[in-house]
Amino acid sequence: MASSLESLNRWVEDVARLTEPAEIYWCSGSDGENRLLIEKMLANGDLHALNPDTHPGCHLHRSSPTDVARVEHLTYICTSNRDDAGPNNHWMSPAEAHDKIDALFAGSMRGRTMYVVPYCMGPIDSPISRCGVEITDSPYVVANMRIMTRMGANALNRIEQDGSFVKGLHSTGELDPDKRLIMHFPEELSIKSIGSGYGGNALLGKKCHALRIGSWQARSEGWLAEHMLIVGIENPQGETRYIAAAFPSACGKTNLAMLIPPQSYREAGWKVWTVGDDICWMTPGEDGRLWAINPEAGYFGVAPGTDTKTNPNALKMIQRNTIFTNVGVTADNQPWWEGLSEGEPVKDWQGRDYDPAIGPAAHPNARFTVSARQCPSWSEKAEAAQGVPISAIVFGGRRPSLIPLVFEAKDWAHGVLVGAAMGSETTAAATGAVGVLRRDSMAMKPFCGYNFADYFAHWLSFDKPDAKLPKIFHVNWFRKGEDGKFLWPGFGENLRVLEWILGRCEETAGAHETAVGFVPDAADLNLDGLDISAVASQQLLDVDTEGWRSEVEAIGEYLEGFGARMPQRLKDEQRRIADALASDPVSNARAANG
Ligand code: OXD
Ligand code: MN
Repeated sequence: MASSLESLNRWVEDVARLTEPAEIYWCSGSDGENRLLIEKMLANGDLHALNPDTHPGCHLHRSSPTDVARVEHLTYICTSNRDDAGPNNHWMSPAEAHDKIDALFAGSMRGRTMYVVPYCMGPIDSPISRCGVEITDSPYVVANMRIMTRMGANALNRIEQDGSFVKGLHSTGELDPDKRLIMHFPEELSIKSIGSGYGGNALLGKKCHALRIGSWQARSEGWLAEHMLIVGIENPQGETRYIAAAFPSACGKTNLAMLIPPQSYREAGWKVWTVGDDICWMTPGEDGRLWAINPEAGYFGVAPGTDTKTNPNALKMIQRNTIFTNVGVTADNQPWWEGLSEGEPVKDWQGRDYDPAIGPAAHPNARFTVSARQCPSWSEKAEAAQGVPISAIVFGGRRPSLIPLVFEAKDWAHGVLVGAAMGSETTAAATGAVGVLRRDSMAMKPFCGYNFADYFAHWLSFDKPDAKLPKIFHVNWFRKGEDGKFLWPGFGENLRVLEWILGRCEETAGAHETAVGFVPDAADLNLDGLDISAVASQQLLDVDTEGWRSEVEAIGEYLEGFGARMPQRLKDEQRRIADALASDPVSNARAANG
C-alpha cells in the first residue's frame, strides 16, 4: 500500500499538472519562511505594515471588496447519495462537482507559486487531532494557516505516521464571485475551494476541514466536531471546570471564551481560562466523560465591537504579531474599527479616505488573525494531548424575545432537541440579509458536512449506560424589554450565568421545573452588585407558555422538514414538550435539588 507521503506527492503532482504554477514550495512553518512571505506580500501590496511602535509585527490585508465573508450559497457537500448531504446543505454529485471546479482550477496558478501547507488540527501529539494538507496559491492563506494551525514540518511527520490526511486544494482564481465555489467531498476526505481569499472559504483547516469534513469523520469514528468555544472556569477553591458553548457566527463566542470576571468575582478569586473560541472536537474518554480539544492554534475573530469594555483580553492579544483583514486605519497607521473607543479612522477598509457617508471604516466582518498563546487568558490545557473534560454544553443564539436568559435541559435527549431547535438572527459573518431569524441547529447550519437528521441521531447515540455526559443548557444574552433594549448586560456579567450552570452540574444551584426545562428564579442567580431591576430579571427568566406553544410547534415543523431520516426519539421529545405546554402551562414545582 502506498504511504501517505507517496500519496501526497502524487496529489501535488496531479494538482500542479492541472493548475500549472510557476513553482512549487513546501512550507516548513519556520520563522525565516514566514519573514520572507511577509516581505513578499509587503512588496506586492497583499499586506500593509501597521504602526510598528503601537502594533509591532502587525499587518493589514485588504481583501477584494466582493470577497469579505463566507458564501453559503456557493458551498456544497458532494456525496454520492444526495440524502447523505441532507436538506441542510447544497448538494452536487461528486463527478459533476469535480468537473465544474476542475475547469476553474485549470491553469489557475499560472505565474504563481503553489504552496504545499501540511497542518495538524489539534495538539501535534493528541490522539484526537487530525491532519490535512492545503495546497494554495495565496501567501496570505499560508501566513494565516501558520497562525491558525500547527503548520509545517511537525505536521508532515505526523501525516507520515497517521497514514491519512485531508486534501484541501485552494486557489484565489480570479476572485470573481461568479467563478467561486467551495466544494467538500467527505467520502474522499477532500476539499476544493476557488475564487475567494476570505478566511472561512480559504483557510481550509477551519470551517471546511475542522467542521464540514471533521463532522463526517467524527460520525464514522464516534466523536463530535462542533462549532463551540471551550472555556475553563476556575472557582475560588482553585477548581477549574470546562464548558463548551455553541453560538452562531458573530454572536459573541470569542467574547465569552475570553471573558473577564466582574470585579466582585475577581476579588473572590474566580478566573477564566480560554481553550478555544470557535471549534471543539470532543470524544468519549475511558471515564465516560467527553474530552475536548480546540483543533485550532489561533483566533480568526471579528474585529468590530472589540474594545476594552467588550473584550479587553482580545484587545491586549491583538497589539502585536496580528494580521488584520478589512479594518480601517488611523492617521498614525493604527488599525481601527467601529466600537473601538480610541483613535479616529482616516482610511476605510478599502483604503479610501474615510467618509461615514459612504460606509463604516471597518467592514462589519473585518477580522484579526492571532496566535492563541497571545491571549492573556490562554489556558495551558489548550496543548493537553488528552484535552479537557467537559462539564456542561451550552447552546445559544440571538433571540430578542421568548427565550429565557438560561435554562437547563432535562436530560441528554432533551438537550439534543434544544440544540437542534436553536435559532438566531443572522449576522454579517455570511453574505445575505442580517437580522433575520433562522434555525441554526447546534450553530452548525453552515458547517455540518452531512444530513442534520443523521447528525442528531449521532448526538443521541452518545447516551449510553456507562456515559457520564455533560448537562446541556441554553442561554440567551440578547432578550429585549418592551423598550427594545437588552435586558441583560452581557459580557463579563455572563459569568454569573456560567456559575449557575456549573452549580447545576454540581447539584448546588436551584431552579424550578417548567415544561421547557429547569429555569432559575432570580434568587438562584448571583446578581449581587449588578444594576438590574427586579422587573428586568423577572422578564429575563419568564417562560411565556403561549409563545412557547408556537415555538415548539415551529420546531416540530422544522424536524418534519428532514423527512424519514429524523430520529423518532427527537420527534418524541418535541411531542413530550408540546404536550406538557398544552396541559400544564407553567409548572413551578421546585426541582428536587432546588
Ligand atoms: C467564523 C464564522 O469565522 O463562524 O468563525 O463565520
Ligand atoms: Mn465560527
